[in-house]
Amino acid sequence: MSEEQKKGAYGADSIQALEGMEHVRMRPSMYIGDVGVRGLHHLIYEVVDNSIDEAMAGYCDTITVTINKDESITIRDNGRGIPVDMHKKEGVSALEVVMTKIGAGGKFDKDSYKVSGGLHGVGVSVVNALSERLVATVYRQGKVWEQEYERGVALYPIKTIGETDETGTQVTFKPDPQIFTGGTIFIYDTLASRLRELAYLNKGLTIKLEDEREYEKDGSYRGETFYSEEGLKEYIRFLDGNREPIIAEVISMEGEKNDIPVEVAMVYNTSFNENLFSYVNNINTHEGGTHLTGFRRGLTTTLKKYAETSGMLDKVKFDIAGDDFREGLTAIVSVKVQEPQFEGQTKTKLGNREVSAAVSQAVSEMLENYLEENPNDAKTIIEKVIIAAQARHAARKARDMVQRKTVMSGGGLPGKLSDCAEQDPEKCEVFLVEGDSAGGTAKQGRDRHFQAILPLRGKILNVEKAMSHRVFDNEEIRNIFTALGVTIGTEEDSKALNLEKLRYHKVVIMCDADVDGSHIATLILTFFYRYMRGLVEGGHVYIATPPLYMVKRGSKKDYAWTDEERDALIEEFGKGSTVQRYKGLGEMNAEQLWDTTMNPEHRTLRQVVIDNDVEADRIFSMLMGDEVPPRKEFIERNAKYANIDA
Ligand code: 0RA
Repeated sequence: MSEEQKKGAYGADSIQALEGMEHVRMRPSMYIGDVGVRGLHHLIYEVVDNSIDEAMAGYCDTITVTINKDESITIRDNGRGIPVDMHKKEGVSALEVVMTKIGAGGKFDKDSYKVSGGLHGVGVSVVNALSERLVATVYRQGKVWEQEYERGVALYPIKTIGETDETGTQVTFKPDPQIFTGGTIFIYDTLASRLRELAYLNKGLTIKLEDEREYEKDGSYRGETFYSEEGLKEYIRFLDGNREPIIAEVISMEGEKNDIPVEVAMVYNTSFNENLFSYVNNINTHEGGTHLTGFRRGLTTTLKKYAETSGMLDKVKFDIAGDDFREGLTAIVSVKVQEPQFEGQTKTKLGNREVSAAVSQAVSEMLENYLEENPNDAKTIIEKVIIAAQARHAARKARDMVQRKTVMSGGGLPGKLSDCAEQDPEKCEVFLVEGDSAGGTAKQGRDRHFQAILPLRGKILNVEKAMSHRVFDNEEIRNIFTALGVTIGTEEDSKALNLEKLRYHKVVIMCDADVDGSHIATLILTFFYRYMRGLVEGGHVYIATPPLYMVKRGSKKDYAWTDEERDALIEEFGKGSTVQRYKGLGEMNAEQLWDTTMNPEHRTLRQVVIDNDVEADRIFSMLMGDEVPPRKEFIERNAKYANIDA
């Protein structure tokens, strides 16, 4: 069909629609955040969110997501089906309006179609615009309706293709490789953790994931079904499964305050970490906001009041701060807000003022009841709070020492740091290197103009098991803090991070490519995750990938990162080629280390991103915690290096 015919067939309004679609394709990041792996997966969440809205309205109880063999995605729900009748104003079917008009989403039928929306709340039309092909199939009014699109443009008016006694909506789309520069391959685990999260956040809803690219041993497709009977209460058990609770049950409540639906679940464990997760309309709010402020306030006032009236604080001579009430606390707060205002750097901070009081009241009521009915648990919690306050006073002394050091010795950089010449942090990189010997090689091999080296001695402290004053006491950790130039702790928040003085915008963890090396990398990552989360969230943390092999023949040499690459090189170089297996960074000379791992022109740095906060927390607590069997299972399932030391 020519452009002229298209205009003729669809009229002036659809030309406007076309312009909207063009805008999405020209500026995709404005609509889905980015065009990398994250944005790609966001397409699925956008469609799923629409089905979840239908479920929240009470019309749908099952959603199925299928990764098809050709990397297209099918999302099916058993809701009412997108309306198919003629849209009076637009002159085309309602389905076509929803699929091709940017921002039409649910707006045209606000009462029956509550918009919770994805992170960007942009609607399926954006997914359509960014797909090389999309097929919408609607089961409604006894018929099966269908319309197909190419890069957001309808290929024909809606038509019926059969009869049915079911209702629902099915969308199949294939992301456009012209748009997604990071590739169009979907990651099963990324989808699984988001869909699992959605199932916990929407109890009673069944969400299925099927991956037709992979078969199980019995010939069936790889897949999982996510369903939660108890919602957040179960989510807390899943999340805290690797920690030891100090109270008998997960405390939870669900209710509505001032027309705002609020759900809270919490537990105390033996750890020293605070793990608060919050959601607004199923979106994880990393940066918190008014709902979290409300939660903290409700928690602190209620516990404080209980502690005072019970007389447990009578002999306590030191002050108790807000932080102390949250040591060893794991909690999830989920609210649904009609018109959420998102603020903050990543637009994940809730701004609506009215939400704070709603959550605070809800939490107070829930906790008062619980403490009243469970005096033993109440005592255990307050005792833990008092110990936390005591430890905090000790920690403050240790922390003051770290900071005084920073200020005192004129910048006070650690002696082991080989700094770079460049002063602009944006251009600077620091390599955290395992061991002094590899540190020496890295120091010789680096470009001293912009690359700094900080050697770390052996295994750094496992912060997952240590109280914070021991963490600040640890020499390796203090070196990391002072080398990076960041400070930690303010009066209100002992772990608040100040990244303004960050001296390097790339912080690269460089460890051996073996089991020990990955253990050390995990220890460092755990430290960053627990004590410098903002560094990770800001995209500053990277992992270097040293090669496993060098293949040589005569003057020809090249490196391999996998067994397949090694075999390909042997094949290429022909008879007489020799293979050297690197057992660690120490076996490389400075030039080799530069060529393969440090030179920006050739190296591969893996940026560390947090896909899913809850999942990240669970994995760190498992990898670094006390329970051995789940850790063993995880490592066996994910081991890349398993064959190296065997
Ligand atoms: C507009 C109005 C109605 C339902 C929907 C949209 C709807 C959209 C999607 C997207 C994915 N699944 C969906 N299911 C339903 C209400 C229609 C009515 O009143 O029957």
